[in-house]
Amino acid sequence: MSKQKFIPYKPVNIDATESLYKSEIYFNWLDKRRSIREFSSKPVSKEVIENILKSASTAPSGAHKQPWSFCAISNPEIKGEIRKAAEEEEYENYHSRMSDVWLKDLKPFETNWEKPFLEIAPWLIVVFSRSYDMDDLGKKLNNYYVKESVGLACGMLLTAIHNAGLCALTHTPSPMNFLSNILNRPKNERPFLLIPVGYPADNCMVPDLQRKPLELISEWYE
Ligand code: IYR
Repeated sequence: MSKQKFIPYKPVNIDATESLYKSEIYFNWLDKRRSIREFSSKPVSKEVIENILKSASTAPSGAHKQPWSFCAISNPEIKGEIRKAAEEEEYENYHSRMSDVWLKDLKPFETNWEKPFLEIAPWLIVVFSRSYDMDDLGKKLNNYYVKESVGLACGMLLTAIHNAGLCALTHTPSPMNFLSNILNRPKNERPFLLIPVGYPADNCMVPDLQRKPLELISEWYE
């Protein structure tokens, strides 16, 4: 068994005052992130998307297996195919598969089965989780904590998108197998999230949501 090499960790040295300042600035900036459903077709360069994907792939993962693949799609025909397939599933969801309670919970968001943003946004990023990997001889290699790892990578992806001045929507048309077929993905990969990325449309509106205050999301044991 090969032995992992260790190297010195190079800390980002900041003092307590700067730490407090930076943590507050960061929260205020991150709090501005919103999911949007109205995108502009204004192009976004491939280089920006490359940096965003590299940022997402800095996420921690079980045994550092990095069990994710990101498909970045700007091709209009493929976006069209994805929109058509997503809308077919969503039509069924909204008309028969979703419960009345679910539909009621979604009412404030004014969503429906139509997904024009899948063609309008300049990029679609489809995140796949890899339940296992394959070596050169086709032997299965284990991955661990796959959902946790890919969830973390997606969180970092969304932050990187926000940092680049762009917006996203974490979209989960269900079921999502059509993405594996359209993108011709290998059988060890499962679609995890479909994320349109771009600039917001002029006059883009978002629901007036409030985030839970700290008291409701934390318990302290000091
Ligand atoms: N996937 C559907 C429905 C939907 C479900 C949830 I939970 C949302 O937060 C938003 C939408 C759609 O995208 O319309």
